[in-house]
Amino acid sequence: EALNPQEYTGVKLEVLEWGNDIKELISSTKELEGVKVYMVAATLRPETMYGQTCCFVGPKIDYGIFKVNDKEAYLCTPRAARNMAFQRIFEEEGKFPQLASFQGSALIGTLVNAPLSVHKDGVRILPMETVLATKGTGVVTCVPSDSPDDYATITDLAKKPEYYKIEKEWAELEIIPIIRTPTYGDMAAPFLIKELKIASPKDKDALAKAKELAYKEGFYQGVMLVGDYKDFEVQKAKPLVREKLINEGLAFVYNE
Ligand code: A2H
Repeated sequence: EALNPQEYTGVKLEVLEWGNDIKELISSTKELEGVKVYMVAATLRPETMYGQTCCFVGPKIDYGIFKVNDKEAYLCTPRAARNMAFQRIFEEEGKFPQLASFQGSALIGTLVNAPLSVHKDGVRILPMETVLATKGTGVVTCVPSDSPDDYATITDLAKKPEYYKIEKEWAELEIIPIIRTPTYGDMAAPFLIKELKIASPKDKDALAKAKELAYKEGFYQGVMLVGDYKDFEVQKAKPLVREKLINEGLAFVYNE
């Protein structure tokens, strides 16, 4: 990891309504009065944000809410907050004041605004067991059309909503095609999940393979089907969508 610096896009998903398990903690935290809280999702594929259908956290991972300035706070892992503090993302360099702490499970059902998503009423926070605490922000926005991991996870969530303590509909928002590829059609992830006969999010090796195939095909051969850069090659659209998100205050550069 140290030898391969990653430049992520930190996408800001504003909290619209807190889930039942965290509501009280938030309303009893004085420092959060009048403060907008954003979940920060780390992505390498900003051009896919049109297709967000939910957002994942690791249920057993520790998260915090960190003060950016008097008006905004970011929700991510403490590890990511520390990195951000040294990238001048918070008001005071090197400082990342923590206003609340909890496990990911407390966030399930929280409603957030997913920038650029066709789902304008917001998307739900759902659990993903394979989220790593040691990568990105610990928040992974879900684009099931183009990410095999995301597709495998929502399929599993929708199969066992009681087990995961979620509403089935939260995992079943409409999936729209956002990128056309010559080899895997308009929905690369579901195509590859079927082709490689992947039955579960725990099918690690097959998912790694599907992820690599989808990523390469999308990046080198993909064409945008939606958004401001419709008909652009993905390679060209990617930096443009990223710039648009950043200029509109909906995202920032996050390195690790
Ligand atoms: B990507 P890399 Cl559409 N744990 O964003 C597990 N996965 C994480 C993570 C964490 N802590 N933090 C980020 N990620 C995911 C979009 C996407 C992504 C698409 C297709 C492929 C894809 C929507 N999810 O990633 O190990 C995030 O999912 C495949 C490369 O740093 C992030 O980009 O290379 C990607 O993994 C970063 O993975």
